Amino acid sequence: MTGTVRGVLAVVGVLGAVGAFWAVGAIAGPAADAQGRPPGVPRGEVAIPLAGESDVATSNGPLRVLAPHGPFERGRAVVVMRSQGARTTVRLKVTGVGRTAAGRTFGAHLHTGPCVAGDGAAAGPHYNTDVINGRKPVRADHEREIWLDFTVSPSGAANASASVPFAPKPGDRSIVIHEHATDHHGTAGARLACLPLAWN
Ligand SMILES: [Cu+2]
Repeated sequence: MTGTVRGVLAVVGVLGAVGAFWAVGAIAGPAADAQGRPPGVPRGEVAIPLAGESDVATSNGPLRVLAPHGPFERGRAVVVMRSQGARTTVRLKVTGVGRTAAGRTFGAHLHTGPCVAGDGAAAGPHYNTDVINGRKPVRADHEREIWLDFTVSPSGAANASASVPFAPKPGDRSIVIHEHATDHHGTAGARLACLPLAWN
């Protein structure tokens, strides 16, 4: 993934430090210098690497239209996907949605393929960790796929987030917005718009 950072926790204040890239505890003594100090950590203080790394993939820009005359023709979106160990959280923010869509809920998912304007099929199927890893039976649910359904506010904005117990493999992928909320089979109707999300 792009933007790899190594998370660091201090010996003290561990609970409060989660989420900070660098956190420093004031621990004096020989133990401090026995640890490798990351950049910015003063001498005499200690930082201990978290288990695993935090990998971040982001995308920000205009939505690409897959079906004409929909409410997303002037839409924009930001997506941030962060994996730490086997856990991944994804946040999606959509703005500029047409007023006719206020109050409606749209399905949105991570798909395996690229986001190509006018070509919904190019995005391929949902990213499903069972399929990618050859596990059977394949199940389609919010633990095996990244579902980001959102409801549009009166101002034409929406937010969604998802947390899944796997780290998606890199690729030239996309977030696809569909015409309906996702049902329990994972289907959500026609593909209306997409945002590219590529990382390696
Ligand atoms: Cu989808």
